[in-house]
Amino acid sequence: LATAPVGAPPHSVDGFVKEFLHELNTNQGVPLSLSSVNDQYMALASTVRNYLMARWLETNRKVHENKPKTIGYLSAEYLLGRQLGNALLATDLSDIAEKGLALCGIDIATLRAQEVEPGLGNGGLGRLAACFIDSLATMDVPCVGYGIRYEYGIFRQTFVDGRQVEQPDTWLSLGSPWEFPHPEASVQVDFGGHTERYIGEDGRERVRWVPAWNVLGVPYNYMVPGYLNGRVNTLRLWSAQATKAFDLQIFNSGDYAQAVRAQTFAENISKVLYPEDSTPQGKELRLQQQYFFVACSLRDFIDHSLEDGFDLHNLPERVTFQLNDTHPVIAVPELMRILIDEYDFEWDEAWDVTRRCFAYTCHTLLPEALEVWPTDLLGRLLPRHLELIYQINDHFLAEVREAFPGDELRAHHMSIISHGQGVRMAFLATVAGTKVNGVAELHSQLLRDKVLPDFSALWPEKFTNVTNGVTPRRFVRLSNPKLSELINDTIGNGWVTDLERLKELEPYADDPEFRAQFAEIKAWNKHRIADLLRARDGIDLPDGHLVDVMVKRLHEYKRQSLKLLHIVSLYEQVLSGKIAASEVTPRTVVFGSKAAPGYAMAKETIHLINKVAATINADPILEGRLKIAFPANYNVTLAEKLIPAADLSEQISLAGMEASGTGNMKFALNGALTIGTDDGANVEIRKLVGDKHFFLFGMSEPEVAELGAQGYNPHSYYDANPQLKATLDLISSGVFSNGDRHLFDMVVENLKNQDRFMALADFDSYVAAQAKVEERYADQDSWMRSAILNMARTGYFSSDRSMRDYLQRIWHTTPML
Ligand code: DL6
Repeated sequence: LATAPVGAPPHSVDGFVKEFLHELNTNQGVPLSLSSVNDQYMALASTVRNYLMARWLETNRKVHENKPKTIGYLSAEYLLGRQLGNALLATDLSDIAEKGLALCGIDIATLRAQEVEPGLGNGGLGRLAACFIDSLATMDVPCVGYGIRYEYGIFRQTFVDGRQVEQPDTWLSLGSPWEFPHPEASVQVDFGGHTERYIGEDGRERVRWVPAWNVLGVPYNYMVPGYLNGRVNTLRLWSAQATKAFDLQIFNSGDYAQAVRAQTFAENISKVLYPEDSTPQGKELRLQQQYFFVACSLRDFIDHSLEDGFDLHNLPERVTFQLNDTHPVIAVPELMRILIDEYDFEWDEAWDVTRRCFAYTCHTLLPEALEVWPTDLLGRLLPRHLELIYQINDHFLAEVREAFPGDELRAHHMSIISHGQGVRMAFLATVAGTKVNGVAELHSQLLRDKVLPDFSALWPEKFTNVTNGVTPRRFVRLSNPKLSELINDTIGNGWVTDLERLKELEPYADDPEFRAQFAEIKAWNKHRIADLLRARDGIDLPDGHLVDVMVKRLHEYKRQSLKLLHIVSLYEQVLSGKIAASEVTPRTVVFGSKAAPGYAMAKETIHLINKVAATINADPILEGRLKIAFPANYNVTLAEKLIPAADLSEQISLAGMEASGTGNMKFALNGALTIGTDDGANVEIRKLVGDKHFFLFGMSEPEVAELGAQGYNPHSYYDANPQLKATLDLISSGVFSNGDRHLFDMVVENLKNQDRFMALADFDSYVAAQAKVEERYADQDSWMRSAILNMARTGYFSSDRSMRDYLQRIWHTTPML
C-alpha cells in the first residue's frame, strides 16, 4: 500500500485511509479483517504521529540551528491525559480520521476509548505541568519537559464495600504508541560511595566523588504538539535500567534471583509513582527518583549544549531550569558538582552560573508538604551533594550575617540545613533560584509573609506571582465540543489560542436565544456523562438535577467532609420532618477523589462518603431528589467528561490552605458557578466573574489565622449549633453503617475534637451559601446568565497567559519565531 509523504498536510480521507491501513499492516502485522481494537488504535496513533513527525524534526532542526534559549521544565510529575484526541486536534485531523475510519467500518469513539491515559502524576501539580508544556508548544517557545517514565502511574482506585482499594496502574501493558525510546542515548547516574580530596595539576585542592553504584537512564521522547502551529516540542521521560543486566556467573551457578538482583534494584527507581500529593515521605527510593531524573536531564542538556559549541559560562543564556516544586531541587548541587568537579569552575563562577540557571515554583502552604531530607540519608546516597549543600549554606549564611549583623536567630531560622531535621529543600531552592513564585496571588503573598518571610525580607525582588492556568485546548475545545461550536459560531475560533476573547461573549448572556443554546449544551453534557457513568460504573444519574461536583484529591484541608456534612444535614432535616422532601432542590452530588494509600483519615472519609451515598440513594423518603455519585478512579479522562456537565463547582478548602487550584478554573470556563472560600485562585475567579455570580462563604484567611491564634475549639460549634449536632449525631447513630455506631468514629471524633481545617466553624456559612445556590438555581434564566458570564470572564485562566507571565517575569525570553 502506498503511503503519503510523512508529515504531509492532511489532504484527503482516501490518503488517510491508505496510511492507516499501511500502519495496520506494517506495524501491527494484521489485515483489517483480523485486527483487534487495540491494533486499530495503535495504527491510528501511528498514522497521526506520522503527520506530526516532519514538524517535530523541523522544530528540532530549528533549535539546533538557532540555539535559542530553552526552558528546561523539571517536574517529577506529568499528568498527561489521553494523547490521541490532542494529537488529532493539533493536526486538524479529527474529521478526516473519523470519516476515514468509518469507511473501514470503525467507530473512532471506540478507538479513543481504547487509550489508557498515562497517569504520571498525583493531581494539580502534575496536571499543571502538562498544561504548561502544551501552552509553550502552542506559543512557539522552545521547551524540553524532563521527568520520569514511571512504569506504574497513579494507582487505579476501586471500591470494595465502600473502601478504597488500590490496584497497580498498568498503563503500558498494551503498548504505548506515543513514545520513542532512545537506549543509545542512555545516561549513567551514580549513587553512594564517598568523596576523596586530591591536588590537581594546577596545584588546587579538588574533590573526586567515588560512587558505589550506578544505573542507566534511558530517555523516552514524547511529542508535545502545538495547536495548529507546526511546532512539536519534546517531553523526555527517563526510565531506569541496570548498567549490567544480569550476572552470568551467578546465573550459571543456578541462583537466578541473585543473578538479576542488580537489575531489579535499578529498575525499581522508575517503577512506580509515589502516590502522596501533599505529605511527602522521606523515603530513600523517592530521593533516588529525584536525583535520577535531574542528573539525567542536566547531563542531557549540558551535553547537547556542549555539542552545539556552547561555553558553560553562558549556560544561563541557553536555559532556565524551572523547578516544579522541591522535587527536582537536588539539581542545584548537581549543577555545582558538574561545573566544579568536571569542568574546573571556581566556586564563585559556578555559583553565579547555577543561580542564574534556576527558578523555583512553590505549590503548597502546608508545612508538612515542604520536603526535608535527613542529612544521613542524603550523605549516604549523594555524599558529594551533601558537601556542596553545606558549602552553599555557609556562603549563604555569611550573606545573611552581613545583611543582618548580630541577628544569629535569623541566621539559624534561615539555615538550609536544620539541625535535627535535615536539608530544607524549599530553602535551598529559594537561595538558588533567580525567582521564587507562588501559584495564585493569595498564595504568593502568604509565601512571602508566612512560609518564607526571612527570605523575602532579604531578597524582596526575588519573589513574584504567576497565577496558574489550564489549557483551553484540552479543557474546553476537546472536552466540550458542543460549547466550542457555539463559541466558534458566535465569535469565531480565535479564542482557542487567545482565551481572553471569551469576553466577547458577555453581551450574549442577555440574549435569550444564546442562553437557550447554552442550556441545551449543558443538558447534552449531562446526558453524555450519565451515559458514561452508566457504562463505566453502573451509576444512574437522574435527569433534570442540579449537578454539584467536587473532584480533587482527598485531603482534610480540601474539606470533602464539609460537603458531606451538608448532604447529611439535608437528609437529617427530611428524616426528622424539619423540611419536606419536596422542598429539597433535586441535586446530584458527584465526588471524584483518590486518597493517598497511607492516609488513613482520607480513606475513612471515602468510606463514609460511599456509605452515606448507599443509604441516601436507596431511601425513598427523599423521593429521588438527592443523589450521590462517587465513580471510582477519577482521572483526567473522566474529568474531561464530568466538568462540562457541572452546574456547581465545589472549591471549599479552608482559606489559606489551597495554593491555587486549577479544577476551579476548568469548571468556571465550562460555565459552572463556584461555591467557594476566599482561597487560592478562587479569590481571582470571584474578582473576575463578580460577586453576584459566585457563592462565597466561610472565614477569610486572616479570620482563620485569628481563630487559630485564639485557640479553635470545634466542640463548641457542635454544642452550640443544633443542626450541626444533629448531623454529626446522625453519622454516629449507625444509620449509614448497619447500626454500627462506632464505624466512623475516626472521622466524627476528629471533626468534633480536632478539626484542623475548621470545617465546623464554616458549616453554617456553607449551608447558608448552599441555600442561596438553590434559590438561584430555581431561576434557570438567571442561573444560565451567570454561567455564561463565568465562562466569558475567566479567559484569564488560560495556561497561555501563565506562560506569558513566566516568560516576562521569570524566564526573560520570547517565543522563537
Ligand atoms: O499549582 C498546582 C497545584 C495547585 O493548584 C494546588 O492548589 C496545590 O495543592 C498543588 N500542590 C501540590 C502539592 N505538591 N507538592 N508539594 O500538588 O499544586
